[in-house]
Amino acid sequence: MSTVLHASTALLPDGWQHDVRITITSGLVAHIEPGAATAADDERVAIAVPGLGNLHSHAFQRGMAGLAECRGTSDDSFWTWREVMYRFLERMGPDDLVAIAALAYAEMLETGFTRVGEFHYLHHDPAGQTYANPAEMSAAIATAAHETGIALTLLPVFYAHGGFGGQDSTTGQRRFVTDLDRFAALRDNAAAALHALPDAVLGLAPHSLRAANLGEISALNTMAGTAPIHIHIAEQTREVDDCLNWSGMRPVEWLLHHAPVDPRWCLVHATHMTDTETQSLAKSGATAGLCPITEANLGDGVFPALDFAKAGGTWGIGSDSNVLIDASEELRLYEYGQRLVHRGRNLLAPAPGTSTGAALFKASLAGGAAALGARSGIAVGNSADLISLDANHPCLIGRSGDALIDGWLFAGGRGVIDGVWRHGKKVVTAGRHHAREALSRRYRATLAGLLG
Ligand code: NGQ
Ligand code: ZN
Repeated sequence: MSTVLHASTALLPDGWQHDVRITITSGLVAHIEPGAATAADDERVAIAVPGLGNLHSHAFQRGMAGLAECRGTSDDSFWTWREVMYRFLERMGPDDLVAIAALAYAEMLETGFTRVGEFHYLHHDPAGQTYANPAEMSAAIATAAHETGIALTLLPVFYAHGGFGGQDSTTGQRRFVTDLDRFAALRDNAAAALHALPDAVLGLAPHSLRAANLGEISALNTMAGTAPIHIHIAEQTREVDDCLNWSGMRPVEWLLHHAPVDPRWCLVHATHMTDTETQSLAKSGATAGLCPITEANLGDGVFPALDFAKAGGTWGIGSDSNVLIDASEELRLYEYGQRLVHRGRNLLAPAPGTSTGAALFKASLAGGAAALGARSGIAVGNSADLISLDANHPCLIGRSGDALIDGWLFAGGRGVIDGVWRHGKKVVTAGRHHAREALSRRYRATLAGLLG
């Protein structure tokens, strides 16, 4: 059984085409024919573009979105936010995680993310005991992905220490901590939990240079084989200072020096880098994983996006804390950060006459796929993961080609998204995920329990 979408215009890997018939068989793009008439059973869409990868999510944090925006008694910072976050997850069980993650994933699909990289470290029960199935919470993430249809790259997180130099972990971290043997078992069980998903990818993630030491990072690098390896790095200036005090090197410098960083790797944040680090990271072929909304929310700093682009670096976007879920806002803020720093405009467009929106979209599409171990773009053999934009939205009227992407990312935002197909199945219509009502109901009950 095949379904066919007919797009008046579609963004294909080699550019915009008109009257494109996209035949989908078993969830995959089987055939693409530009310049084709519609057939009677075709589903007609106006503007089709590929779905994006969200390369960094902590789904459970969606449940505390907006709850850490009230000033505390000492100077608020990333580190005080982290204490609020640790408290929020004190009672969360597997069913709570399914409920919160599923609504977050439905929201991601509604804004154009068709794959999520879940950087998952909430492994153990509230007392810090391993569940009977050590991957119980990973299975909850897989269930949420299954319920919503989003593609999943699961990144079970290795977390062993509370700070640089093997410091003891704290009580707030008891649900995360493992050693290499327990982690290997957890990851094997997580692999089993992914079987029901059509195109899941299993990677892994040392949480940060604070939580994993050199020997552990080397072992994890081997354990990953060809799969994606993600790590948080150089997000806060205090983290850079602590790393310098501990090792005499800055975090990105330390990692590039000690680990075989290559295209399998995704360095999340990499906010604070010297020019040399920026150049070296770009050359390594690793992806820089940027989460502009969360980085702004947590007061991290601004990633040197312009210099990294000039150096030919690969990058993609993530929604991280999920304080607000919107692919267009992530990309817009990525460009706006550079405008505010450099006091210019259209800084990430590569050449005169080119669209900033299209440059942001295409770069993050490629980087997201690379970091998540998936393929991207509307192309034969790829999963049919696509978005249709509403041609009647005021911000798209009279636009064509790349100007449609500019209208979406800079002006209309998520309201421009009409339909979303994931693995060939329509999961969003008129901007709403098909299961949103039921997912919202369950989410409300869950939050009432957790916050009550
Ligand atoms: C996390 N989040 O693991 O959720 C982290 C905070 C930490 C971000 N870095 C905790 N945005 O880094 O220790
Ligand atoms: Zn993170």
